[in-house]
Amino acid sequence: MPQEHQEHAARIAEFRDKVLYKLTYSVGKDPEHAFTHDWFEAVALATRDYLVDDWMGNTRRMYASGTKRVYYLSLEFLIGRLLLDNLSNLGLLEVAREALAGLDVDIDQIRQLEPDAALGNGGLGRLAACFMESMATLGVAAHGYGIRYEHGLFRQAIVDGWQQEQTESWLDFGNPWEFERPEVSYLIGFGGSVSAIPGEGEPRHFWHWAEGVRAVAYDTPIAGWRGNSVNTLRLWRARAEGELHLERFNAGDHVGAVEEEARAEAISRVLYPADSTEAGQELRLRQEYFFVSASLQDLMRRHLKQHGDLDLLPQKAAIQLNDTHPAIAVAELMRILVDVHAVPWSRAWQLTVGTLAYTNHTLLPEALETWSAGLMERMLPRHMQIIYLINAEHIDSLRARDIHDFELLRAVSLIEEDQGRRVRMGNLAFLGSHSVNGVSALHTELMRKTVFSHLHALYPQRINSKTNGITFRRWLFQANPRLTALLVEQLGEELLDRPDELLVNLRADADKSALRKRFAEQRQLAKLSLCSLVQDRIGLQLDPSALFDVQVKRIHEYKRQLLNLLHTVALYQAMRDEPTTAWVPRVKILAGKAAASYQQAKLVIKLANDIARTINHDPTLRGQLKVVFLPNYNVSLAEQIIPAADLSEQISTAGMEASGTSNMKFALNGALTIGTLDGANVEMLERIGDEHMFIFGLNARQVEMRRQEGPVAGEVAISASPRLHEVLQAIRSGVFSPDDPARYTGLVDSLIWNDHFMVCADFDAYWQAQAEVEERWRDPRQWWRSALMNCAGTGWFSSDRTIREYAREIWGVLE
Ligand code: 26V
Repeated sequence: MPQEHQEHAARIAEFRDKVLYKLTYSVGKDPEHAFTHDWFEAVALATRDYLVDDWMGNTRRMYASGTKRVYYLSLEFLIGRLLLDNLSNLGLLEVAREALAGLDVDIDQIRQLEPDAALGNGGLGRLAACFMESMATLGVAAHGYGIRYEHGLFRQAIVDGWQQEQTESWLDFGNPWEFERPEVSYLIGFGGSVSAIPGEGEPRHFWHWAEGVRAVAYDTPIAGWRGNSVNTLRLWRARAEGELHLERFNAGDHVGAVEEEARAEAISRVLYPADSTEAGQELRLRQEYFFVSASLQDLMRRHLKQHGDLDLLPQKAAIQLNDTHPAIAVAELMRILVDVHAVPWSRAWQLTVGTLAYTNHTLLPEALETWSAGLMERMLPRHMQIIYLINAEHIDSLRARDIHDFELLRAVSLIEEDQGRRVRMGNLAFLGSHSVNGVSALHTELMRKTVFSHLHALYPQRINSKTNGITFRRWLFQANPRLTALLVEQLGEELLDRPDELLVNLRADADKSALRKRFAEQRQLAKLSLCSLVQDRIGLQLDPSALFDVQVKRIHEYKRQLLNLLHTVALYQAMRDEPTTAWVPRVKILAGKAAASYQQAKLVIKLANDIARTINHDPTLRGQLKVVFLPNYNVSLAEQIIPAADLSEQISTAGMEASGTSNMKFALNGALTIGTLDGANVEMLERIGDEHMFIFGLNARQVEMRRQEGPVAGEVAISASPRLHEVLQAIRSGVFSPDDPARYTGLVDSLIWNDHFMVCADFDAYWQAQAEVEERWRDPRQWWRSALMNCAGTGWFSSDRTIREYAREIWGVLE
């Protein structure tokens, strides 16, 4: 046997032995009696052992070299499953597959049993997960910090077409990837009062907090590609500090005895399930402070242990704030430096600003966090003092620069005085950071012009742009192994290591008909898999040769699922009007969750399901149009849907989607995009080429101009478009809701009176762009050429590129 084969065989034997060992001694099962889930656990634990060796080596190297560390603070990490990620990044996937086959276990079956770690709402959380993987791949010494929610994002059930939220209990069977670290824990204070003791220089402040909650660390190793390096995701769990009140318990007060415990542990109980509407809840602020304080205490301890010098903080630590959710870090770092370590205020401010950086992910006013000063004073009295002091110095420094413009001073203040006093977390994060970045070129430009225009004028160097990216390991190699194999065959093995550089070489091959054919074939197989998934989940049979037109993302008015549904109805009506025409067969696929309190979004889900029921049962269409709403969209479902998509819907109202990241995932897998000039679509267009994308509608400037004229009545567009008129008429009159004909009158009327999201305004342009999609689809040569060009043009959107930019331009950690 050649040596290579021998080695491979030895690795298989080793993997098998490790799995059997774990099954016996960790899971406590005999192979004869093991359930599939027991096998999953044994495989995960065995895989984790491989990770640990690299992890420890990595940790030792980091300490020895004294390299600068990056700390990514995020309330969300939308990781999904880890088994395939870890096996694949460690180069063990084939070894594991064969080893398990030898034990009569199908790896593709057991990997489905892993629950998704859904510790995030959507794009912002998934970006954090892609970044963790890229940082490990690039060898950036990074730590992710967040909360170990007991319940991740809710599970979505669709009952009679309506969304119902169910709790997600991802930890029911334990979590084989994490290490509990009871010895790594910190006390987090809440409430109480502050006393000031005059000293020689500045007075010392002591915070006598009233309530202490313990944060306990749980570590998950995150492996980079080829096991290059393994970083740590450290998530905090809240535990009560005090003991059970036994005397109360014995006296029969069973609930009262555990009240304190329940209050403390509520902090890490559940992820906030809203992705934009104001949380406004005390618990949310407790979550934010809890994880920020634990993370800062932890990193300060590490820094002092390793470097022993607080002055070195900006040279040795970069802290990235993922949105304003961790913005209280500005005040907490000041508190730790000034109150705990007696660093003079102005020096502490230099260190804080030098260490912190902030990423903004949305311009939506309702998502910009503010906290009532009263609540803050009660919960974090010392932080509130610090914030007032930062604000006073900030305003003074402006007056010193002879800036007295009242409007400007009001806009840049940390305190909003209009509706009761509130602390503006965006302004706090901006002032306390040396870098403030947007997540696409357009979004960054709009940050400069809108939310942060005044602060930008004062600090013109601070705002910079870092266009988002996605990890190709998960979104191409793992999600689409067939396409990956084809690309490797075409571009060489090196593609696996440098896809961001090499994908572009595919352009030269776009005219090769054999390649186009094979590209189409692998898509067909992916579509067949999706067809069987749809059949299993909702019992609907699809035509795999139809055009799969996909929109999957959180349900939000600005993302305009409604526009997509109006087009669906328009197509339906056109098909019914001309039943004998040879239409392009199409399947509209939608999925996504609505925030539980977002009524309008939930109504859109119901509308999608109502339209689906009507259309899917209409025999006159001869199956040429089907509508699918797949319940419970999550990372794992995305991995199955995206490779099967022909058309990617990225149709947000221009100016409102900060970046989008599914747009990149679809294009990477060869789908064509229909979309607006919004977020990263703009940059995709530059790289993919406008002849391979279908761009339509108003641009951000036009949207802004129309809105400035006052409420935009949809009526104008409706009376100019008989097609739109007919669509709205049908929906309004109950064609899709015969059981409750008035269900959508409010929805339609609101479009007529105030089309804030430009659904009517963009409808005709969208219809036209969809007609061009069909024309392209009818010409397979052109379609598959465009598909190849999409894949080829997406290399730049690798999160490796994004992380390199953060590393060089914000953190100062890579050459
Ligand atoms: C805001 C809030 C506000 C209060 C309650 C809970 C909560 C949770 C999340 C958020 C942040 C929403 C911002 C967000 O998710 N932005 C998305 O970030 C993606 C990554 O940068 C980007 O691709 C999307 O365009 C952007 O919408």
